[in-house]
Amino acid sequence: MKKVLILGITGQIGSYLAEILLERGYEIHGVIRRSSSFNTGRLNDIYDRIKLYYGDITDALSIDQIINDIKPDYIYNMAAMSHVAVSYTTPLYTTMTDAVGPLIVLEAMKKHCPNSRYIQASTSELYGHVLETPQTEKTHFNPVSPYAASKQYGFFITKIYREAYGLFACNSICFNNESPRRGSTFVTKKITEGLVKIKNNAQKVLKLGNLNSLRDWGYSYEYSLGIIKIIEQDKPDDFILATGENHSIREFIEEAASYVNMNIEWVGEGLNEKGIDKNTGNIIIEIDEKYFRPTEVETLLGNAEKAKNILGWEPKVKFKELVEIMMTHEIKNEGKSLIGT
Ligand code: F7E
Repeated sequence: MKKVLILGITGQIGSYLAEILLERGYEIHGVIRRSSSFNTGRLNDIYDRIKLYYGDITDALSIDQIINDIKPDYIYNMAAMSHVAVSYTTPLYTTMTDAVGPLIVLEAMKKHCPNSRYIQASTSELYGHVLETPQTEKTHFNPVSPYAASKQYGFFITKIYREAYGLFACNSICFNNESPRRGSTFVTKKITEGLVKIKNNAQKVLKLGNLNSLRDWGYSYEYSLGIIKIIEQDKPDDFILATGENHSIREFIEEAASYVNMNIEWVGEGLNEKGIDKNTGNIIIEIDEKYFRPTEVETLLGNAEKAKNILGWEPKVKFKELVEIMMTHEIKNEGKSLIGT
């Protein structure tokens, strides 16, 4: 039985990977961080069939020990401080997790199991203030947040270990990917949960930041399938996973609102802008300065032709289907499916 080690197994993609790979007959090992609050909610359905170890990607001793003990065939590094806004207030922690972390894992793999395969969760945030649209694997990076700067190191150290030491090390450059398992502080989940709670009179308004940025949103489950394809192909390489469609936060709100019989009208400008439900006259969206970022990535749009041509990966779920999946889930759970951040 082939052994898989997933770092970041408690997260959105990590938990999908664990489920899919378990189903396919792999032996699943995962690293979890010690926390005083419960952090394995996304693994409830498979908890008894996987092996979890306490560790931390910033703790070289624990990672080295775990990799030496397991000697996995595949290492999926999905562990990160993944919140872009939070990275401005925790830049050193972000660097330790998102830049030094991959280095620690790659070093341990080089030392204990150089024939393993490694995949690094890279990100569309690398493109930052984009230098061309749509973005391809050849587009130059232009990161604008501590998160993206750290992920840039993670990207290149992976490529460097591939080229310098011949390791099977790849990058999945994932554009925004969402699902009912998304943490509640990311914008799609915040909107879907918030609108359902407002509809159920459990919340009055939803406070958000910049509504104008454009994101290429796909379905996290399908991106997990793409990540597996990248690590299982013959030759280590870097691939973009994206839908090739982008939409604004404002459009996401309007589309999601239609599932709870709300019809949004936008009035006012800037910090005074409000979203009013025309059906009730209630203000349901307000702008709060605290959700703006010091530097914003205004637009992202991915071209995933390389993944389509080489891996045969193509996402079926685009913007509308994604909103439908998330809203259907939220309505069923009354907006209470809080599974952490
Ligand atoms: O923000 C705007 C915000 O936090 C999306 C991570 O998975 O994808 C994610 O990064 C947009 C931004 O995701 C709020 O300013 C407005 O323009 O959902 P988000 P992100 O920053 O794009 C990439 C690919 C990653 O790699 C990251 O790890 O929405 N926005 N109002 C807001 N965002 C949040 N979070 N909260 C708001 O209230």
